[in-house]
Amino acid sequence: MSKPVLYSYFRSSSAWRVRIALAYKGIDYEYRPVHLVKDGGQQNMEEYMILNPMAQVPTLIIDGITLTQSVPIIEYLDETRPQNKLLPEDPAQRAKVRAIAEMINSGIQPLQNLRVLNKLLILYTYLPLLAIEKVLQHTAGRFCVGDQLTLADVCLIPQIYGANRFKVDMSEFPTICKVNEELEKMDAVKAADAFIQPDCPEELRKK
Ligand SMILES: N[C@@H](CCC(=O)N[C@@H](CS)C(=O)NCC(=O)O)C(=O)O
Repeated sequence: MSKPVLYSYFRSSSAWRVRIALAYKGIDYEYRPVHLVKDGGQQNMEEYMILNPMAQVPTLIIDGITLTQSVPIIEYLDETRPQNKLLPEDPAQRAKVRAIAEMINSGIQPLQNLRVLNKLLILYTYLPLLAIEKVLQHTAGRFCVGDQLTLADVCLIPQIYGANRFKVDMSEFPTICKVNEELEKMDAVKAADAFIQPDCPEELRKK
């Protein structure tokens, strides 16, 4: 029988679970990385989606079969490789173990998934910025509304940092960018910069 193959991404929590189970059971395997961001996400490539129609990692090829979904994968490993059991024999204990696993598997992890985060980014960052851009096209002077600094500018500055942090393409918002350039010249804005504050970690600090 050939070596099992694990399709994985280093920081995928679901693939991580399977890596732990494989290691715990002493199962040697070939690691095939699937970069979830590069090339628009290698998990979305046709060749990979034949293996995993959900376009997610992990996928494990073992015993001549292709398995997806980390929890069923681990249960399969536990049933076929009984060394170092991960599910207790006792049904009550087993139910408790499964309940905790499920709290993580369906209660937390799906919300941290890349595709969900990307959608939230569109919903909560991109679309509002688009709306603000349209408003500013009518209201902006040097700043958001006319030529005086206002509450609107005070709120805008940290949000632009947030958008940049999440790599939103700001070139789509030329008015916001123009206002931002003006804002960055203001002493009050410079003094409030996150990266010069006393609690900013040294490695992120503006020199
Ligand atoms: N329920 C699945 C979840 C798998 C999953 O969400 N994988 C994430 C990485 S942790 C993924 O491949 N995301 C790719 C994407 O969102 O495009 C499992 O346990 O295997």
